[in-house]
Amino acid sequence: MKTKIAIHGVPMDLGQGRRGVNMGPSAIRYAGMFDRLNRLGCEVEDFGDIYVDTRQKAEEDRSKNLQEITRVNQELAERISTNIEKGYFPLTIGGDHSISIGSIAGVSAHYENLGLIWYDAHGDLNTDDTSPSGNIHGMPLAVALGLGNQQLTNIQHADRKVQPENIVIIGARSLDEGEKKLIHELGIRVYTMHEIDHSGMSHVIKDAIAYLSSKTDGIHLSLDLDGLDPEEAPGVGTPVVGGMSYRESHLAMEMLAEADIITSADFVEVNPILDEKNRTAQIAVELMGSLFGEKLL
Ligand code: 5AB
Ligand code: MN
Ligand code: MN
Ligand code: MN
Repeated sequence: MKTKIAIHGVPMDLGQGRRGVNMGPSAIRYAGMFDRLNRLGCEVEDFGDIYVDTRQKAEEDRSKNLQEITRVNQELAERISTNIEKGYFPLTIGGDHSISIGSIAGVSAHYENLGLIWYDAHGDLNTDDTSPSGNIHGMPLAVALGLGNQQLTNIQHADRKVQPENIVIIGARSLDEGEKKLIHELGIRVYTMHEIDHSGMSHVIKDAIAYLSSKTDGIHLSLDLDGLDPEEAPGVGTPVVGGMSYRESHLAMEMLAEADIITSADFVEVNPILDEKNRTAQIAVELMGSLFGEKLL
């Protein structure tokens, strides 16, 4: 795993309906991210937060706050693309999941065959047409596939950023009808909670690594904290019961670290207003530790 890490905070809350997730980047920093990664021997550079204009305006688009979300993601994509040219591992902290549109756009041009691990309770595969909410945090995986609003799919370059056969979704337990249809049509590999209950996290991650590593030349991890069970990680805006445990999530990160295949990552959807004593931000930082090679002994 690369040890020169570039951190970008994106205090974005325009992609969903609950205020407070814009404070996620501060909460994650406050939980000790920098020191934790630094102590592991990583060279960490914090590039600060990207400005998000939260002034309220009349809604004009089907996807809520489309204009500002597009602008912020363009900026994030450019920053991340520059980071990669300079040999950094880009690590983006959010903020709602709409910011993965920019992080994936930023890394995609640097790989011939980018892989993507989507660790989430949800599929985030909605488009303008299928979204039940109009919230863009439910759309970033569709956008990465070149589907949905063109303003979003055109960020950096117009084509698909990731091929469907290079994607795995882990932890899904709340998929909308349109998302299920797309998963079947495109043949996206999904490890639902059923597979995790049935075969165990160890088997699931081994299988995901085997599936992705031979055909990809870089893998982006997009970790939505609502992938974890809300009993353990309550500070998220769209909790879904019955999620992955704290231990399972650590195991997943440790196995990814051991396989040494992750080349960029996002940790998103931490909402400190909904959290208890910053627990969810703390978990995010601990999982980052495991992803970058921290061991218990
Ligand atoms: B998250 C829902 N599918 O599109 C929608 O938290 C929820 O980034 C999306 O995974 C949840 O509004 C988006 C109902
Ligand atoms: Mn989610
Ligand atoms: Mn998500
Ligand atoms: Mn969420």
